[in-house]
Amino acid sequence: MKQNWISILPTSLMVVCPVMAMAQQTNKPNVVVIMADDVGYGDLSCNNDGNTVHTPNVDRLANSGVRFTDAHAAAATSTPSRYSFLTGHYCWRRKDTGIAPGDAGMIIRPEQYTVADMFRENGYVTGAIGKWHLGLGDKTGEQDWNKKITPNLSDIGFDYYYIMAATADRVPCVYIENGIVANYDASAPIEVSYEKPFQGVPTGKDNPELLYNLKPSHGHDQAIVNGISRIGYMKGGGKALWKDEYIADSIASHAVDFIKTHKDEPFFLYCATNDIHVPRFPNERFRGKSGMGYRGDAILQFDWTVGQVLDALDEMGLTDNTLVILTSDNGPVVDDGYKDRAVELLGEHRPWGPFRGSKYSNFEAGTRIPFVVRWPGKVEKGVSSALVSQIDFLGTMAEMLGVKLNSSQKKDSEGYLNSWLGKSEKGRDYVIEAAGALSVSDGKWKYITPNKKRPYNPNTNVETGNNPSDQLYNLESDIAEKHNVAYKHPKEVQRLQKILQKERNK
Ligand code: NG6
Ligand code: CA
Repeated sequence: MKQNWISILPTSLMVVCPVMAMAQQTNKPNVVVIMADDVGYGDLSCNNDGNTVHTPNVDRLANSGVRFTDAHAAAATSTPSRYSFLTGHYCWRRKDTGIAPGDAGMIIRPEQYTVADMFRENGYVTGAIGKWHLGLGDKTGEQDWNKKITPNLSDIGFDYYYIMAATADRVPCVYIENGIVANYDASAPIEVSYEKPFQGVPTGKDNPELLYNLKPSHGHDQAIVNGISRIGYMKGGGKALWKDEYIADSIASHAVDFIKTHKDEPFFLYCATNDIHVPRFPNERFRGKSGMGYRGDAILQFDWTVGQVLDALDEMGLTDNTLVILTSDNGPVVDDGYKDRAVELLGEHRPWGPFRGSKYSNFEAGTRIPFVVRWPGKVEKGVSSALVSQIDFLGTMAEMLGVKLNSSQKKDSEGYLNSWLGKSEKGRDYVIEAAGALSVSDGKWKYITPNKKRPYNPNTNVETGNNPSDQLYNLESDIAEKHNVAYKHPKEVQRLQKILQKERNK
């Protein structure tokens, strides 16, 4: 490789030469990730004809950036997907990256390298705001929520964080700001258990009359907070307890504050919305506005959050020097456990776009997610069909910063900067996705490994894509994965199996 002439100049020269410093600056844009929760490919108007849902702020981002049609998350649920996104390691290399309870210990351990570590080491201020779902503290179930919890996100690269420990449907229902419960209420000490209820504290199962905001359709019948029952038991919290109808406002305002506070230094912001995960209980401003009930209204609320972040960048004059990535952790689901009438009111809307399956599924909709990259002046605007994966976030940001990662740091993550900036239609040779099983796809052929798990979940109405036989789909001619052609193309099956084998042995 040719040596970049800038890199051989002494740094003292850069200090006295502002033009050169500027030139370097352009490789150090601010980076803002908007990580949606359970927003499907077809849930954004830029990804469909816009007749059923209208997301003008996302569209505004997409119109000035690159919108991808073949982008993938590493997994079809949140914890494993986000683990891979932030570390560049495939979640399936470890057994403990499944959907985490709210009292899980830190899944990314302090010694593991993260994309936040990389940004921090390279002079960025780093922040995480919103849904976390990757554990906190040392051991599962042993956190004292009334004290500072360690280890925490500052041990894996984040200078500032304001997070929900897990999801809105899991206790504890409080925000954690830099290790401490935000707005802590000493008169209501917090206790959390995923094993047994607290004596004298009502639960959704025993006290359904207390569920004045939302009732469960399946599961979610334990602790009651804000008239909604959840997963896990909880006691106390007092004024620190969140109100679901203000979660989006809280996340957006903290994200905007972070941007404004750090406008004069390079920053990396991981802004993970609670929308549109269950319980969907959007603010009054959005209720009834989509015509699709709370699920559709939560999409509008998500879009509003995007608008708040983009407006803050505009207002601070940061838009040109900020790379924004908008994506989702996994595919969509309609009934995910609450009676919010999402199924009844869906109408013609297709959250999964043209793909088969949904969240939790090995089929495409499980992991084929919305993906938009904007960096004004740096991206080739338009639509890209390059095969890209969130696993490459670390590697691609390293490439942008000119950082050389060692093989254990990046493990599965490679640099695809030209593809991510829309300059090359050539993406990855293949992507690997984890749901009930592992799949591998080269963009045309997709292979799903055989397994004996259930093919269908009647609660969520999800086709899981699990099957005891080999499955092979030709995505070019059969985007909806209707025809398993494994028996017709044994060579393709073997070729894809070999890729998986090679990756497993890495
Ligand atoms: C499931 C929950 C679902 C959701 C999911 C995780 C039940 C019945 N269902 O177990 O509601 O929370 O876990 O979603 O409890 S994720 O997007 O955070 O991965
Ligand atoms: Ca999710």
